[in-house]
Amino acid sequence: MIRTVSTTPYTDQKPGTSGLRKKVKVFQQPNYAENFVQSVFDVVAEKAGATLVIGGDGRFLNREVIQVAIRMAAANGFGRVIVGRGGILSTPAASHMIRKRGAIGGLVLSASHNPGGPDEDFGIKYNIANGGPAPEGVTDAINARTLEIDRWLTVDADDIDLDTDGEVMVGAMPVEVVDPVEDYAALMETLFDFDAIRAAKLTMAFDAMSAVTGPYATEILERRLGFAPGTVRNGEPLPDFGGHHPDPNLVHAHELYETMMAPDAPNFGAASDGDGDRNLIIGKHRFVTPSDSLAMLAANAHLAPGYAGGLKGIARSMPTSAAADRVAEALGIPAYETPTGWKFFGNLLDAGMATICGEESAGTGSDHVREKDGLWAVLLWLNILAVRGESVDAIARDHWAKFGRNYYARHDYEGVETPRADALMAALRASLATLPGQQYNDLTVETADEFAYTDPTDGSISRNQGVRILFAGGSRVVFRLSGTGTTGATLRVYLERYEPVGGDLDRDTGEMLASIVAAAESIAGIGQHTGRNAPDVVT
Ligand code: VG1
Ligand code: CO
Repeated sequence: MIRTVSTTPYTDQKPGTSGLRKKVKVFQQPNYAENFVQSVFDVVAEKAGATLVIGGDGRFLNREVIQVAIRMAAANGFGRVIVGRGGILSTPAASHMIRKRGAIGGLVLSASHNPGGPDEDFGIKYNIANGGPAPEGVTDAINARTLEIDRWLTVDADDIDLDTDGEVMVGAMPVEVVDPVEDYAALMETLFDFDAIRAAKLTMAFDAMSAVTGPYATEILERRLGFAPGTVRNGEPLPDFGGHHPDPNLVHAHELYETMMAPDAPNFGAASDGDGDRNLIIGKHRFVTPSDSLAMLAANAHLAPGYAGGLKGIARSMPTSAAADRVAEALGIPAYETPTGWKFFGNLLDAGMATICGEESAGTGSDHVREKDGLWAVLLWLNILAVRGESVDAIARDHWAKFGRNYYARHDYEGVETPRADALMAALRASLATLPGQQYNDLTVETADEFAYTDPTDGSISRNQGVRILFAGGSRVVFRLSGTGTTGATLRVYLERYEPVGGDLDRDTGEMLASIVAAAESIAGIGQHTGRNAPDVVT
């Protein structure tokens, strides 16, 4: 029954910040997806008889790769596969499913915030038994395996019906097709006060960006919380996301932004990304940066039942603003600074060292799963709004008055020729020692280094995680290259300026960051290296 198919390695299957992401056409090469899936299975030591969760964000190729992966799982000796109906599982729902069902891990088929469709992106990510993204040790082992693979295993079986709940056999292995929303929605009901949210009679707009959160948001927001029909926009997951770029930022979710800035805006606006792990938060007439959202959620989390006992710690990725650190300090709990990517939070969450984590890229989450979770952040905000009875704008102003304000923006230069981006980073690294003490208008460089992280739970070290230039007074600029793109290189420039309590707390972000933008240009020579005089995306 088990068939061995011989193959040869591809040399470009190194997972990035969040799994393997490539153009669909790359995945359509013979054996390409199979090689990667088999490499994953080859490094999962105790797969015999174990349960594997499979689901994806519904993008082009999702169903095809799921059918292939199910047959391969059967051939590789897994005991059971659980798959979301329609091939759908948001990333946080997959994380919860792995934990709830005691699975050994899961395949999450998504390229997250990257566009989908025949000419766009696809991706495969492996999550481990704690429900979180495979840590670097595991992704390195998978990559090593992709470079020597010479066969993959499958069984001869028909495609299963992905659209009907229930159990079918594939070879000797049962496959269970389950409701992708039910368990996740039930988990949310344990964390948040749905009655209080319902009673607050708030109005909201949620943009699912034709991606995976549509069914989740419709069930939770409209059916269980009673928000008006139509609250969820673009609620049907489409293989090409309706041609949109499912990245919830001010550029790609500009319609939501316009709704929220209109005179008759609802109380609360939010959007999520391709696979449902990101969130964009916009209150009526008030955009909240993801870094601020993390800080405000942490400061108010005790108002929701799931966090009434307080937080153990707060973790943020290095490029995320230090706003959350000030909250941790006020709460008397530890603050952790990790490299970019959710895989670095898993150990802190498992060890009970952190309860809430976040990234500047619109990712926030907690120890309820081991992934960032877009709808979780939306529900925590709603719970806070319901309890405080104040607007997002009022809560933000109150927060800044107490903690000061970290003005923040990220400038992305996309599709830069890789050698040029590498040259920029190399020159920057070479100049680090000469930067301390240098003046750029009103800014003086205090320290300049390349971020390295030592995991406090297992001592593993991750180097080369971004160049950071810290100025006197708490302002800084961070440079790093994206690890999720599929075309050329994306340079990310993270800009932050701290304005203390009693300072200028109500100014325009662009104005407040202008001198740091100028310093970033002088320090890194962005124009000269990339040939660009402005970023493609400002968030
Ligand atoms: C980006 C973000 C990072 C996030 C990652 C995955 O990575 O910066 O914060 O964890 O995407 O998010 P990079 O290497 O491109 O900067 V998701 O929602 O695309 O899984
Ligand atoms: Co995502």
